[in-house]
Amino acid sequence: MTNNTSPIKELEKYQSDYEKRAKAIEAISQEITLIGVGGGGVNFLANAKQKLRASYTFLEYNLSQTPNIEEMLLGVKRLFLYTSLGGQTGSKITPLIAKAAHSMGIPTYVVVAFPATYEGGYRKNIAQIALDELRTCAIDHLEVVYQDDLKTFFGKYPLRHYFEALDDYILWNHMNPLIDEYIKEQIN
Ligand SMILES: Nc1nc2c(ncn2[C@@H]2O[C@H](COP(=O)(O)OP(=O)(O)OP(=O)(O)O)[C@@H](O)[C@H]2O)c(=O)[nH]1
Ligand SMILES: [Mg+2]
Repeated sequence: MTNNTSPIKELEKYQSDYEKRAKAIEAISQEITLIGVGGGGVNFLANAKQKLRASYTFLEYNLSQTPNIEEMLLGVKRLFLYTSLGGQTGSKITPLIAKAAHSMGIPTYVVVAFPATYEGGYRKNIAQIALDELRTCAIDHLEVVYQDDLKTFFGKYPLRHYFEALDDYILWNHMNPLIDEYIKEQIN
């Protein structure tokens, strides 16, 4: 046959490109670690774990499970961190993890939620100090979700459902797009 762009050949090429791409995505996915820090962070992570690719590694840091940070990061290749700022644990520990990751040469992408005004000035203040600290941590990317901005989305929910909705909102509008974007950059 003289025509080497036959539909069958084209299909084969398409399939093999597609397979290569899928394999590359899978290889990077296996090197991605998500860490949730503090109470809100752990709730976020539990939800993410149910809904994102199983090939990611999911780790948590909370009061009842406080691993040594450097040990926790051993072997981590690409890090995505989440915390809800405003409490003690996430606000204190997240900058420490980001700093340790930077000193270990791990690319680090961070999403944080900032507390809502109704939670009070005390929490906001803790959150702001932590956020300022995070901005000094040489993070590759920092994304802040202001809960005050979400009132019109789901501010009328009862609190428990509000946080479920928040976890989903942050997952699908912030964390997952950030990871997808990162993967795309890596395979292109
Ligand atoms: N994404 C998410 N955020 C939450 C949830 N519950 C509470 N939050 C937010 O998380 C902020 C910080 O609270 P915690 O996560 O309990 O704080 P912590 O880091 O565990 O610190 P301590 O409880 O003081 O040890 C709160 O001000 C809320 O805005 C949740 O289920 N999911
Ligand atoms: Mg807590």
